[in-house]
Amino acid sequence: MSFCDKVIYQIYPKSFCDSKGTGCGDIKGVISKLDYLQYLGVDFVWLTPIFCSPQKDNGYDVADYYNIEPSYGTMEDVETMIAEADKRGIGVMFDMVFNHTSTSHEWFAKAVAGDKAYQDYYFFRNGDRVGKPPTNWVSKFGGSAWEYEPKVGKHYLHLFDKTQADLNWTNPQVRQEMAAVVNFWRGKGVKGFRFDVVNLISKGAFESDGTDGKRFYTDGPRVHRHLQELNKDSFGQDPDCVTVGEMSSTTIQHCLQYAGAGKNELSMVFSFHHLKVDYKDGNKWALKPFDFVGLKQLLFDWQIWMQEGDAWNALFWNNHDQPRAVSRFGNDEKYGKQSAKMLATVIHCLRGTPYIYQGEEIGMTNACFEGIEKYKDVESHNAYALLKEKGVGEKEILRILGERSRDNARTPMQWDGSKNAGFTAGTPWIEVCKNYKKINVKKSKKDKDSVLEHYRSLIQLRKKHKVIAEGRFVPLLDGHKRVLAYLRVLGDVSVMVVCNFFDTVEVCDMGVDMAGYKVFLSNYKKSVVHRHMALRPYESLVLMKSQDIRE
Ligand code: TEU
Repeated sequence: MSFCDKVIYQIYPKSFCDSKGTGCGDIKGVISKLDYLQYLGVDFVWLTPIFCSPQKDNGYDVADYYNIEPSYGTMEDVETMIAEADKRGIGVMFDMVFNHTSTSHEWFAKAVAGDKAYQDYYFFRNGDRVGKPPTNWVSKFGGSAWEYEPKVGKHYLHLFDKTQADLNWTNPQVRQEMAAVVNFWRGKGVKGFRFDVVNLISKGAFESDGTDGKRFYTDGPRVHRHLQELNKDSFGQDPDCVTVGEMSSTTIQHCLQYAGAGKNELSMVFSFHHLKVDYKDGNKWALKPFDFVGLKQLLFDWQIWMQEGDAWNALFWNNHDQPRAVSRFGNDEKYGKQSAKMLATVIHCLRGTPYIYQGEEIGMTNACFEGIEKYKDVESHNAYALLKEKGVGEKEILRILGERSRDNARTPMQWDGSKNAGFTAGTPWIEVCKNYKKINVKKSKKDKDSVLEHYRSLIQLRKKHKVIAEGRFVPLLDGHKRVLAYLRVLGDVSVMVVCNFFDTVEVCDMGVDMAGYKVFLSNYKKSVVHRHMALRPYESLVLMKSQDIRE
């Protein structure tokens, strides 16, 4: 199966829709919104983890891969959700967190109780010297990546929170367990899988270096072998199963293998380099305005190299770990609508499979909480403590979190203008963003000019026009410092996409013959097609040229 004309919608169930008034979203809530997702036009929904979990990292700390976290509902609810989604032509994708388990998982409990076989499911190691961790590796959530476990008398590895212990994939038992989990959910009718930080599963040498140790476990020595095996033993048995790997600090070279046609690993990959262009000196917690030229270069490099290598990209600006793109790369005040539509246009016309993160399709913005008590995310709290330790003032820390915290993406979905944005009848687990009366689904549905309508048009464009699904990517205006433009070409049809990333009028010489190009989609009224264009603030144009243009 080819995924080139498909669009995937990501649901963060905790913040999507609460059917019971508990303040947390649930599966029944998701079921109640399937008509909306069908109206939007998406093909798959990916749900972030709903398995039993102590929720230290909102479900990315799995305690039981075979059962549903009771606050989300029951196995029966999940079966209903899959069946109801299927009736609407929507496949359900699950999120497999296989790099680590929660320390509340029974495997970890058995390991701590002294069972050697289960100790080998994880990485228990002796300290370097008394009281010192085995290596200097740094956890992605701050601090050492090792935690001393007194009952075992050793340290265990956790690349994320200390309640997320890394699994030992060199142990064949572990690999069999993982394949069995995938097969169990395939049996329930799950049509696709996202694999969390899957390029970190193969650890190299346990050595220290002058940095944070990333190079020893990122795209590690046996990672491709492990993925090929998992593919063969589980999802690869069904050619229609969609898989996407989340790749942390990866390289294009590795992704050609992870997501290459005929490589028997995964259907596609998420990479994150384009979402670090506003990190000062590579540090997420240091602010700088985004580097547009760098962003464009990265997007184009990945397009070209993946195309040349016959590999497939997942396309995205947003997810549950990223601040809202409209607040980050657009302008969520004066040009909220225009810039949200422009960003959508960039992604949805590229070569790859577009992902929409809940709320993005209505132009939801960052939360901008005023106090640390409003933040719920473990990473944000760790960052707060580390910045405090470094002597950064409270106001500055809150400014940084306001721009960078993952909670910016985790505020409740804004369904309507009623109390709590129609998300819950109770008290939401995390505060609703203040602009919900202005930005919500109900209002967007009534407005022909809404961001939502623009997303619907983009999704349809991909389905109707093969050139967007399958065409060749050709970069345009390479040297332009404010405008991003490209062509997609298939046979005699070509689509030109031109996007202004700034709040100023930008002039560009397209450098190609514009005869025959017609406007297919724009975020302004009365767009003019000309070789020398003056693009209005955040203006985006999709132009198409063909012998035979059909709307
Ligand atoms: O994310 C992996 C990941 O790399 C991010 O957490 C990233 O390190 C972080 O946002 C840095 O700012 C995945 C999940 O998407 C995330 O929600 C989990 O917390 C993480 O894995 C651990 O399972």
